[in-house]
Amino acid sequence: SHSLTSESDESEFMAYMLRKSKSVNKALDGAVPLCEPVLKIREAMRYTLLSNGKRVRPMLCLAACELVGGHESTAMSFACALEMIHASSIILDDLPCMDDDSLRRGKPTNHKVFGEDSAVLASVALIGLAVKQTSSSPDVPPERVLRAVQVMMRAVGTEGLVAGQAEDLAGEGMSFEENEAALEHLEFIHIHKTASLLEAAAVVGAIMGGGSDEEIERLGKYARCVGLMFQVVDDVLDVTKSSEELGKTAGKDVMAGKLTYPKVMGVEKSREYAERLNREAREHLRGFDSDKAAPLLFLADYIVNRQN
Ligand code: GRG
Repeated sequence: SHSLTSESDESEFMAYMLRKSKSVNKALDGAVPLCEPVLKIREAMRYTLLSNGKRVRPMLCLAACELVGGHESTAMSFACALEMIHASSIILDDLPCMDDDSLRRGKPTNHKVFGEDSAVLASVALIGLAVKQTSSSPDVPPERVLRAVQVMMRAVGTEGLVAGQAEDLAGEGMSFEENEAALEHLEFIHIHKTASLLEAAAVVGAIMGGGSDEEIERLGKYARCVGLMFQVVDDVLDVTKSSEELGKTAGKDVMAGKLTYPKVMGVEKSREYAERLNREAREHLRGFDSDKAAPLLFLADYIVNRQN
């Protein structure tokens, strides 16, 4: 009745996203009860975990699981675990020793509210909880759960988020003589900081749902394209938004220091690149039933067409 098909329109897709994020939010809320001991750390965990993110990683995980024939409940513990890892990375990313941000999702950052000490502890606790979560996966063979945990945790460490962040920090203030070297640096950062967790989300969902190795691989490739595309679109929006808002061509100055796709290849080529990644993402889904793949096809279009 309320499942998406290839005939669905954008409003039905938005309703689908809303339904998914509601069930994820409910599960997340239950996962971190506000109680003693360490009430303050739990508050800090909840502050970032339950603030208004788009829940893209859980949605990818659940949609991939359903696409290969699993149920939402089959992958819910991993959907929550992925959002916990995402929240953990955001808390760390905003710290003074990293990006030093005071605002996130329109609210003061975690360390601004709870202090740096509590923010770091909340971040570590969220990773611990993420892994713990995964053992509540009823009716799924333990081999599958183990394989999914391995994939998920690989996306956190030196093959994933940590690698991307380290490269990002190392590149600060660096200048690149060759556009090719700049592009390589930029792709490394985004593949590790963004695409790796999105890829893991789809792969973990497909593993839990009982997908074949080929299905798992296709979904991983799809999500990797979507992750990279997300960043290309983000960079383009940064330039176009800032020049619009300032009513002049000040976009470049606003972005001073930070390497972006428009800086390396220009706005037009960046837009083309995003379109190409969207086509590539869709191609990886071609072997699937088009009605069942509808949520993921919509998600790719939604990301490439978003305006802010
Ligand atoms: C050990 C977990 C851990 C991380 C260490 C700090 C760090 C390394 C990595 C930083 C990872 C990071 C913050 C990457 C940026 C990813 C990104 C695209 C964030 C924005 O994602 P959205 O748009 O955000 O999905 P919302 O707010 O919607 O959830």
